[in-house]
This record gives sequence, C-alpha cells and structure tokens, in this order.
Amino acid sequence: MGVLDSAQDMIGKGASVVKGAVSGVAVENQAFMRGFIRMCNDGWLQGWHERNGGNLTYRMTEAEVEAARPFFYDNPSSWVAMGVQADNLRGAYFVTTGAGRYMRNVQLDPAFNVGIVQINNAGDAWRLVWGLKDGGKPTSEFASHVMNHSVRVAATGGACRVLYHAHPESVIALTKVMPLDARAITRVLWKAMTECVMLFPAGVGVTETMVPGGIDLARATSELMKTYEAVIWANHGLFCSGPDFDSAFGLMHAIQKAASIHGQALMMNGGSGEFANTISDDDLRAIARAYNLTVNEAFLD
Ligand code: 2HA
Ligand code: ZN
Repeated sequence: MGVLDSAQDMIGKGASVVKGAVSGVAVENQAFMRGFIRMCNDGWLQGWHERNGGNLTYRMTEAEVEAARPFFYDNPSSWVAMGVQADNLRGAYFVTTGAGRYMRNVQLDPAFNVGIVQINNAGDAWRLVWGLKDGGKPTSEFASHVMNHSVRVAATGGACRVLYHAHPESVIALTKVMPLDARAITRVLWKAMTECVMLFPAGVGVTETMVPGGIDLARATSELMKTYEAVIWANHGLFCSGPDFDSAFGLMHAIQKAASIHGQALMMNGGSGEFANTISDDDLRAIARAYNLTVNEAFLD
C-alpha cells in the first residue's frame, strides 16, 4: 500500500468515524427534547414548580423515536408494571420528568432529570430506554399521565401528545374559596377575561382534595378528561393536556391568569364577587358564536 493509498484509507476511516459520531443529533438537541426542556424551564420561571413540584410527559412521534433510538441504552431497564391498562398506548414512547427531580434543574442536565420510557406491547408496563441517570424513575404521577394520555388520545383522535401538571398558586387558592364544582369554577374562569371561553370552551373539571400520586386521583382525573382538556386538583394544582407544548403550556398559563384576575378583582372589590363590570352569559354566547365554538351549554345560564 502506497503512502497515498494509506492516507486515503486513513481519511476514509476518519470520515466514517466522524460520520458515526455525528450521524445523529444528540437527544438533548433534538427538537422534541428542546421543546420539552424549554417547557420545564418556562414553568419554573413562572413559579409553578417549587421544589420537585409538577411533572410533564410527551408522547413521541415515530420519527422522533427513530431519531432518538441510536442513543437509547444498550440495556434498557427491566419492565415495571404500571397498574394501568392503556390499550391505545401499546408500544408508545414517552418523554417524562423524573420522580423527585426538579423542573428547575432540567435545563442544566436533561439526561439526569428527564427520561424516555417505552410502554410494552401489552400496554401495562414501562421501561427506561434513555436518561433519568443514576437510578431515576418517571414522575410519581406517571400512572395518572398514562391513564390520561390514553383518555385524551381517544378523545382527540390521536392529536393529544402533552400532559402537564403544575402548582400554579392562584388556581390552588381558588379551590380554597369556591365550591369544588366544575360549573361554578369554569364560570368564574370564563368570566375573568374574554379569551378564556375560546381557550377552554368545554370548561375545566375539578376533583376533591386527594392523595398526590395516588391511583384514585389518576382515576378521577381520567374520568373528567373524557370531557375536559384541563382538570383542577383541589388544594394541589392543575393538569392540562394538548396536542403540543405551546397549547398545553398556554392552557396552564391562561387558567392560572384567569384565577389570578378573579382573585385580584375580589380583593379590589372588598371580597365581593358582585363586580361593576362583568362578562355576562350573553357575552360568552356572543364570543362562542363569533368564533364558531362549541361551548359547554350546561355551564351557561
Ligand atoms: O411531581 O407535583 O403531584 C410532584 C408532584 C406530584
Ligand atoms: Zn403536584
């Protein structure tokens, strides 16, 4: 082999080695993961994620799974039973925040704080294929997320991909002073600002005060999620769904803002909910008509 041949050989090898190293974009830099990381950080900056509060899951597309697959663990974790049967999520892959890990830290170290889990073909167990380094597990609300993904996937013909849980304070405060009734709370939120009925025309569901991370909370939420895109957990927070990060985050943001406006208006009004200027039921109907929305009539007077 001449010098030239050997040099060509080296370049050839070098090129293939380099190609191997860069043939895939690191999972942390892929668009779905950048969106996930950004949402965690945005929620932290909003003040919705004290300590390890809140959690986020995202159902990946097939193309995203294929782009991430070269970086999956050679040896995934063993299968862990979920105690949940999700027939329409068999074989699905989810990005999930980690139990006991902090939204605040996601941006600094995604592979420690976030993982990718695969659901088995029976639809009743998960295993870790990427991230959640050092023995991490999916969020304590993972059963709730999977059960609710299953319900929202069915309710939206497969459009729903994101479930987001946070502890927005004005929403939690609202549940201390209002009857825990979907109609009563939805009406207050719709009437806080004119955009609300457009953003959640079905209204929001509400649960009682329940044990966080428990199967009862998961079940109660998934019953409500057949109807609503968002469910308030009394004295705890809010659970929102959506087809993408922007809409799920936006829904959380809008409901929190509406609750905050209502609380401020009550304070300015000496605690009375009889406001000088309010949004009437006819106003709500006019908005729904103008934007061709199917508003939940049962929540209108
Ligand atoms: O992930 O918010 O509801 C921590 C929680 C549990
Ligand atoms: Zn919580």
